[in-house]
Amino acid sequence: GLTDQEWQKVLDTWGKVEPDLPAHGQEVIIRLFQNHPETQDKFDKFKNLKSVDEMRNSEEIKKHGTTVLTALGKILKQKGNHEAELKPLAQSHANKHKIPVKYLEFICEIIVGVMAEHQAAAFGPDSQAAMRKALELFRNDMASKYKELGFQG
Ligand code: HKL
Ligand code: NA
Repeated sequence: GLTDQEWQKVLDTWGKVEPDLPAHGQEVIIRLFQNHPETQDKFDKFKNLKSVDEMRNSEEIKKHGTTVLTALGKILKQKGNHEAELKPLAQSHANKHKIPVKYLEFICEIIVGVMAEHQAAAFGPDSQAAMRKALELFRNDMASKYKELGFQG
């Protein structure tokens, strides 16, 4: 787990992201699709978007990115006691969307990268390390749930 200090850093930085969630969310989804095109195929509604310009102009991408980061923020605020939030998310991502753990790794790495660019001042090495730890905990707990559900993600 994380220390109180580490959670403090995670939530302080997240507080800087929150006022601008749509911009961060849009960037995360676009970068995910650009760097890992196979992830785009998981979305019927985004499959047809070909260029970065099309992605930037898509209100749906912005909306989805905002929803994803909002969900992630709710989880981070549980400081590890996130069973109630994680369970339904693991169920839908395993059974319905069929999202491998590898893709969760991709998005977590991209979230850190986007935060580092947009929030450089608030996101020093200690905060980055703490955020990585929090996202690793999230991923590990998702992976455990996947296993319980029999999803070989
Ligand atoms: N999704 C998340 C979070 C993540 C940071 C990791 C998260 C938080 N999702 O049709 C839907 C699809 C969703 C959702 C609705 C879909 C396809 C999909 N998601 C794919 C992915 C991928 C693969 C590209 C990755 C890496 C990923 C990661 C949160 Fe994800 N997602 C949703 C959500 C929420 C906003 C919704 C599901 C709501 C839900 O499950 O309610 C029980
Ligand atoms: Na909780």
